[in-house]
Amino acid sequence: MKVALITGVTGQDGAYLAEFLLKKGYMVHGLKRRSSLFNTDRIDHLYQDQHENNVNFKLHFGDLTDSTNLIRIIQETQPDEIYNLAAMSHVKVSFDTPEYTANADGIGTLRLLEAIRILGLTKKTRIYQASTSELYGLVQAVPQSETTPFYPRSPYAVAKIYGYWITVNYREAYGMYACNGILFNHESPLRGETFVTRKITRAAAKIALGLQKCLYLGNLSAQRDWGHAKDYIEAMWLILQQEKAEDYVIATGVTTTVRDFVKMSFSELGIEVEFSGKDEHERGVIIDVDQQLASSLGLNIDKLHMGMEVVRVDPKYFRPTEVDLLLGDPTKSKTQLGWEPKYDLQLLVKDMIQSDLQLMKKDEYLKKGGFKTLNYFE
Ligand code: NDP
Ligand code: GDR
Repeated sequence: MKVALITGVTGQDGAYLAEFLLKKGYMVHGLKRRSSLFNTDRIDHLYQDQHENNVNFKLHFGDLTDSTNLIRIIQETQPDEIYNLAAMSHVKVSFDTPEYTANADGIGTLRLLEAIRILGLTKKTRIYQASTSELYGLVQAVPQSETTPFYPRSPYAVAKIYGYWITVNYREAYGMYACNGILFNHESPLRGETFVTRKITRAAAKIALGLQKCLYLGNLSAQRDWGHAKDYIEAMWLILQQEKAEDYVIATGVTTTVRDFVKMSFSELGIEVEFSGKDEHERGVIIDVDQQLASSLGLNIDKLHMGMEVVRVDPKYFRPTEVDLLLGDPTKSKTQLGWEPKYDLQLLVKDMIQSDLQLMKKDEYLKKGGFKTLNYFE
């Protein structure tokens, strides 16, 4: 039985990857941070009573900022594969917490690599580092491939560039099987609520149900290459199954503006939105409602009227330095890994909207019953 250790197991990718590896017959260990409330929502369906026999999913308290616990957990679990997914992963928040971000995302990667080396596991343990398209930052060339130069534009990206290079260095210096997956944005119904796609699909569902009036966003012109997290975690696994350790770009090869993602999300609910105005004065307004589709989805049509402003810009969401355009070239991963995504953007939007519509209906039902409902802090 192969043994895997996933840091960041409670996050979007960690949850999908844990499920994927368990299905493949792995013993899966996950690193979980201590928090004052349960933080296992995304993996609760994988829970196993630890007193039973044949337990193959186990969580360990730990943190990437604490090398002692990393060494201990790796010693105890003797993993064949480590997937380093843990990170302070929000680009905007990294401007508020730059030192912590450097510690967790940059030095955290070093701590893991060193733990493997200290424990004499360099020949046994393979390690995947969650690198990112944010490394490309200020556009040098498009589409971006494994050979495109980096120009990071946030404390997050600068921390991740350290993680990228220290992974390459440990591979070259100590012959470790250590790889970077340079993953472009990937989303899903499990995506954190403050990333732009999920913020949009949640708000579109609420607006369609008549529970919210308007969605406030930042830069609508940013372009991202969005894929589905389910496809991307499969690529992570493939990267660790090769003969030779290398770095790979994982992307769809299609880029879309935030503005168009908004339109596609509302359109999935039968609501057509048109944008007008410039910069912080730009507005998204309802211009048509497909009554038949809207009623079949159980929407509150009475609360949706033509000319209703459903999107406004709030400059507080602008970043001090922005990444304007990301568009990946996945040729290497397709030809060398045989990786092929199953979801395109339309399917991704559909999956997220359907899930959030159901979630918001459930929330409304709970609210009517006087029970605690969802959290809307950003
Ligand atoms: P999430 O933000 O959903 O998950 C991050 C995970 O890291 C959570 O489990 C979080 O724990 C954990 N974590 C944060 N800080 C620490 C720490 N100091 N010690 C231990 N654990 C910590 O991210 P995603 O799943 O979306 O992304 C996974 C990885 O891939 C991240 O490294 C991200 O930077 C990178 N990445 C993501 C892309 C994307 O589009 N999703 C694209 C490219 C790279 P908790 O649940 O307690 O907060
Ligand atoms: P990103 O994702 O920064 O690309 O990092 P995010 O969804 O936060 O932003 C994408 C783009 O949308 C613009 N934007 C907004 N973003 C947020 N969060 N909220 C808003 O209201 C808003 N309005 C417009 C942003 O300016 C940006 O241009 C994600 C993370 O998962 C990283 O961890 C990962 O490394 C990269 O993707 C690849």
